[in-house]
Amino acid sequence: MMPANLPPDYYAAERRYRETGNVQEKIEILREMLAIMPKHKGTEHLQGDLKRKIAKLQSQSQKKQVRGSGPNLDHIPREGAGQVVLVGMPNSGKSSMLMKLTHAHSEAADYPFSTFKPVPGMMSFEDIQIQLIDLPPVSERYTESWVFNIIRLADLVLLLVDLSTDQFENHLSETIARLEDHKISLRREGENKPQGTIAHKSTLLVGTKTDNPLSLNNVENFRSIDRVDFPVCTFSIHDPQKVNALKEAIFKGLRIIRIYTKTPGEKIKYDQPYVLPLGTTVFQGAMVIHKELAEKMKYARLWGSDKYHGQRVERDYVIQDRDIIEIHT
Ligand SMILES: Nc1nc2c(ncn2[C@@H]2O[C@H](COP(=O)(O)OP(=O)(O)OP(=O)(O)O)[C@@H](O)[C@H]2O)c(=O)[nH]1
Ligand SMILES: [Mg+2]
Repeated sequence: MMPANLPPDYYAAERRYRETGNVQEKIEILREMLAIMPKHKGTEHLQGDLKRKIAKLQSQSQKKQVRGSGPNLDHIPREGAGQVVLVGMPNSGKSSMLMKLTHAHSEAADYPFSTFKPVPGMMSFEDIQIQLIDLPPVSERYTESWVFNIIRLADLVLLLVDLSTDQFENHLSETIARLEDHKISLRREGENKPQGTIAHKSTLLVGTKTDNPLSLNNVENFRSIDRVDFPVCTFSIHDPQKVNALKEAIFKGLRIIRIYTKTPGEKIKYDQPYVLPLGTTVFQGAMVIHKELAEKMKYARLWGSDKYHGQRVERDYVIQDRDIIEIHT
């Protein structure tokens, strides 16, 4: 069955598509055809066909890269204070989120499967940098195993669901189920301990596209969602307040603290902080800063967290975010 009224450009592109043997070029041309095609009921079928072809070619070219001398997709070198992966169904808004929170560029588009390789970017949060990684969608079709490997290594999972669709609850279950198939179990923050072969991943659930009028009715239901055990927040790339709130939530989700150091008799210097896990004691912190000094340490003085203005604390004191410590031997 031939859909009516396809413009001449479309057929020209289709010819080029048949003639080229280059996979990347084929993908580009299919995208072009998709863009040229008038969007109505008569072309729905064909649109679907093109999208499937694009996804298939992308997964093929991915396989080639993995086997060939291309970059190692199984592992993204860690940078900054933590590694956070963006996980969700096709079209859930992962690439748009990456671009909003970092300076990285990742293709975002209104058709599914637009991302086919991992794209890392650095997000500034106050005085530290946090690494975000955009990933191809997790879905029943075409999710390559390296995607799950990257998720397994991350410190925090941002699980995205598109609130502009009434299917968001199904999408949520679907994504969680796919991850479980690959032995990844999403948990509350701070529960990254592996149990046997199952990787437990601290998770923050994010409902996206709240600015879309279609999201209106779903936001309320989403907030009161009680099937999941992890923290929940909402997001829109067009809402600066939500952008900031998400950054804050990511920082909290990583369960890290920043500490600064001070030398006796000198002024406080807000240099680059040391980033340590939540729950670190003064002694453990000192070991990271200066091992020999730590071993000789008798006590520390502390500034910060309102209560402290140079008071003496013992080695087992638990450091708070933004504390300034001065080691005394
Ligand atoms: N209104 C609105 N649209 C959004 C928002 N975030 C993403 N979109 C749109 O949703 C579509 C999909 O966004 P992407 O960022 O490409 O989604 P993705 O999850 O990376 O998709 P895949 O790579 O295919 O898995 C695009 O048309 C975006 O412009 C948002 O906050 N508000
Ligand atoms: Mg994407």
